[in-house]
Amino acid sequence: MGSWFQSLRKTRDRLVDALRAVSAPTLAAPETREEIANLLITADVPMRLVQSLSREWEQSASRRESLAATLRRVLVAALEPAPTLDWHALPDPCTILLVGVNGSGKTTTAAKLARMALLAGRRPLLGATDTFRAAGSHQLKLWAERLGCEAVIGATGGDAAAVAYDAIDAALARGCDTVIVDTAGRMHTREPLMRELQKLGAAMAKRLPGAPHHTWVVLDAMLGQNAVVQARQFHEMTSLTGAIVTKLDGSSKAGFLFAVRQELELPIFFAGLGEAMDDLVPFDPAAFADALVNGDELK
Ligand SMILES: Nc1nc2c(ncn2[C@@H]2O[C@H](COP(=O)(O)OP(=O)(O)OP(=O)(O)O)[C@@H](O)[C@H]2O)c(=O)[nH]1
Ligand SMILES: [Mg+2]
Repeated sequence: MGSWFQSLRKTRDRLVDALRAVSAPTLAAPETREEIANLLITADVPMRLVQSLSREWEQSASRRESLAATLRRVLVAALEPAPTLDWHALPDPCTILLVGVNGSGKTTTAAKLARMALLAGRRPLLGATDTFRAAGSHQLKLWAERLGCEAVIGATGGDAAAVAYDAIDAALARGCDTVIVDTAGRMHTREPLMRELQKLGAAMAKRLPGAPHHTWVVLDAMLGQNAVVQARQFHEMTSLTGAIVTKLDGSSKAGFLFAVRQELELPIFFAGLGEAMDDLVPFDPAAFADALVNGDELK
């Protein structure tokens, strides 16, 4: 399983020299603090958070807190509270809709979520509404076979909303308690495609009032700040209940997560730390902040 520490290597590498300076026993000069602030910004940490960090740093001497400890404290606080998803406490059936731009990791994440659900003793059903490309639904079908879970696979060229409806219908008929609906990737700027997502959600609600219980945007961490722009657009069109961040292991701009949490106020449920099945983990603000500031070394 990918670790937080390994996964955040690229983002941490941007910061590491500067962080050594703040962890030095002597108080860092204002220029050093400014340099760190600038580096945080290059890692896509939002300006507002960096400014509040600078204010906290000005006071840290009187608090007798090291600059590194202040940094860690501010970063953790900016991400908390993290949501928890208790698979045992979800409604029966629970329906989850995954949305996002092309290639963000939706299909892989749908499979990883199904695996988590299975491990928690639930009966998941995967719904493949990516009817644009035969390969899209085929990919999810293979995952369902490998995981040994139920699936409803839309025919190529079919109506995505109808497939979402059928997925819930099949789940109710087959005694499945967790419906995970994968969607085709779409550019957040293409309004007709975004409207299609609304249709898809409405079809789910028609079959099961209250569905979808969760609508999560799947964000590719390699995109940094651009992922925030995407999330905002998806939020406007689909009322997201949260986000999942994938590919943290390849990103050097993981600081964008702070904007997802603070500016969009979206809970971050899970993080993808690698391509393997077990590499989707509950988002952990303390582990994230520690991995970012090289916590073990700096403490
Ligand atoms: N390193 C890494 N790779 C990931 C992660 N999540 C997904 N991927 C990879 O990203 C690529 C795209 O994943 P998909 O799940 O097909 O993405 P998608 O959003 O379904 O793509 P479209 O359906 O084309 O929009 C695949 O090669 C995945 O293995 C992650 O957390 N870390
Ligand atoms: Mg896909």
